[in-house]
Amino acid sequence: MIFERTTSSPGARFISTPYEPEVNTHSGFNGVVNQSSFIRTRSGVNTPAIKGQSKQDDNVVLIAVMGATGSGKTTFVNLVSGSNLRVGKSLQSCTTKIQLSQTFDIDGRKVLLIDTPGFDDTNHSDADILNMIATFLATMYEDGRKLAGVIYLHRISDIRMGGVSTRSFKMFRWLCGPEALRNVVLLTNVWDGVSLEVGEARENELKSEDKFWKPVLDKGAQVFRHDNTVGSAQAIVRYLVDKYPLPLRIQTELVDEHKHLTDTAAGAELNRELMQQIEKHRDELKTLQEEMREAINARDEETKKELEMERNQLQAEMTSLQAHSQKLATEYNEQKERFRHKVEEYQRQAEEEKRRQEVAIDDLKQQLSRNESNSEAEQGRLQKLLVELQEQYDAVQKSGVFTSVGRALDNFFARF
Ligand SMILES: Nc1nc2c(ncn2[C@@H]2O[C@H](COP(=O)(O)OP(=O)(O)O)[C@@H](O)[C@H]2O)c(=O)[nH]1
Ligand SMILES: [Mg+2]
Repeated sequence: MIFERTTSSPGARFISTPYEPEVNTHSGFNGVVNQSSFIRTRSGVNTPAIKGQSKQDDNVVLIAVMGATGSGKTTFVNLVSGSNLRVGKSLQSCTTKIQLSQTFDIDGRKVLLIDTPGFDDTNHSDADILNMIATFLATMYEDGRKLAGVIYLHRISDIRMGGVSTRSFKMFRWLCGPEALRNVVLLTNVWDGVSLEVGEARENELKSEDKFWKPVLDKGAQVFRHDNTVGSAQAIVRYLVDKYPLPLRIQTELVDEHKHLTDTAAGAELNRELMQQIEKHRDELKTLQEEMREAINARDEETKKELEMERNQLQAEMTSLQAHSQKLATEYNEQKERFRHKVEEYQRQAEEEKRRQEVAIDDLKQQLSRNESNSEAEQGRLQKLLVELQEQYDAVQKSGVFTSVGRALDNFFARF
């Protein structure tokens, strides 16, 4: 049995029939085929494609997976793609980097999932996370690669939309914007952590309240349930693979409109929050200084010391908040350029490796065709070697440019 949304009902429910994917026929343009040239003419983006990229991977359907830390993003990605990305064991976040799944097939389509870090990371500021996600998404979009969809995960077992969930959802909305919501799945999981009755009551609340998911559903997002089986994960991906790919708001803002990160909806919102916190700290500091004056007048050494400690802590927090705001303002452009170069560097290496492998395969084939000079045992050995080489070659080619993008992500964000 799989959990899916049926078209006849506004709710998500358990159904056991195979799901019919929505077929998209916008302008006769089907899915992501040849989207590179499409986007350049449509959006006027003239940034060159990542050098050396093989056109073969233009067919890859890209789907991003977002949500709070611990919501099950990596588990979902691994389950449906057969990848082996690291899953969090504790509340400490684990996927602080963007990670790419291996490509996998759904109904003959080659799919790749993008596992993203949550904005509630224990070790990294929101500014860092936003910089990273923006860098990646803008680089992909410049290269003509749009997302067929976004899966936003939410644990239905959580008592309510707490601070972390609310904030995470808010950041997701700022990044996504209204247009791409048609390609969004709001996915509830961990149904085994709650009774069906309670889970459904929560789900209804999420769907019907303006402060939760209703505005997003009104703009075309869909709610699905995931029961942690491969079947249910595949059904969700199947729903998205034929979607007409759309850029996220942050992508059009950064690439088409050439906005600075701080001027994008997500960047501006984050900066506004940082400024608000700084302002709040400033007020607290004023009150503290007042109290300190009183303590000094009253020669109350103990209180004065306590207040001093509090003040130092507040000042340190303010400095850190200011640094985050500064990072938003300064880091993105340079980081994106460096990231692009890294991808290109790995892409060049991959092309060289590809050529080496092709030469080796050709050599072997020639040796085999001159079989009169070889013994039967030698022929068998060469044949086996040829199969191995061909397999290696095919495996690398399958992911195409994404092997290089994945390497760049792993190495570029190594400090994360
Ligand atoms: N019961 C249950 N646990 C899950 C499910 N998905 C993930 N988990 C668990 O939730 C924890 C966090 O998962 P992870 O995939 O690392 O979350 P991420 O931070 O969003 O990538 C792990 O211990 C998973 O085993 C699910 O559908 N059901
Ligand atoms: Mg993770």
